[in-house]
Amino acid sequence: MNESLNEQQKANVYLGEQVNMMNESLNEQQKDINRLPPSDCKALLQAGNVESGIYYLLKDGRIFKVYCDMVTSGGGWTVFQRRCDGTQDFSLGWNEYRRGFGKKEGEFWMGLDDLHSLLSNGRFQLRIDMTACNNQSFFAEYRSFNVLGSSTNYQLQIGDFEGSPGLRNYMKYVNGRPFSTIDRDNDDSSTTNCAKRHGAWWYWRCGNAFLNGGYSCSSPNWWNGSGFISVRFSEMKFRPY
Ligand SMILES: [Ca+2]
Repeated sequence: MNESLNEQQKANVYLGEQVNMMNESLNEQQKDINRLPPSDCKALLQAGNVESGIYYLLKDGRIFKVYCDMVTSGGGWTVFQRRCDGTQDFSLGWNEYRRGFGKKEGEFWMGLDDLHSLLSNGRFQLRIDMTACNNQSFFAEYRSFNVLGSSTNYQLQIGDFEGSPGLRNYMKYVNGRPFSTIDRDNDDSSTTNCAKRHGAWWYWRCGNAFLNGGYSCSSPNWWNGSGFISVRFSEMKFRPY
């Protein structure tokens, strides 16, 4: 009788150990699930990542290396364009603008395919930060933002505008327009390719706001009503709302 009880106790201890091991294994797995990267910088910020820098996002089974701005206007922005020192050539063709180029820590363009993927299945807002050559800073925000897929030539969709005093909403004219590059004229001007004049951008006519043109304090970037602002710094970014 005693022997059989001992055997039973041993078996119970063994089972208990098995259950503990299974729980530990499940806990580890749960931690791994929690470690999976989120699909945008705002979720990373909400998870306690308060420093701007390089992060990895996961969306639709793909990993994206991105730069997150965790500071500006509440943070949580995924940056898709930056000009800051003129070291990266932005006078590039359709395939480069589709795939993306440059270094995420410095000057870069994310690439229209990745931008379209990260903007799919959600509601996003657009923010553009600029510092003019006279050191004045401006911002433009659009309440909604989307870039459609390659079959539309990456048509831009933007909503209501809010910006720095004096900065006019000149991107409204390119709402619904496809993207153009030096080697792909999708603009509405029959006499010229606006991208050759002002850089790769969404164009209707050649317009009043464009941030991928020549990097120089004599290059126009944004018309402010009395003259063009030339910028020495620009960042374009989005976050969900
Ligand atoms: Ca044209």
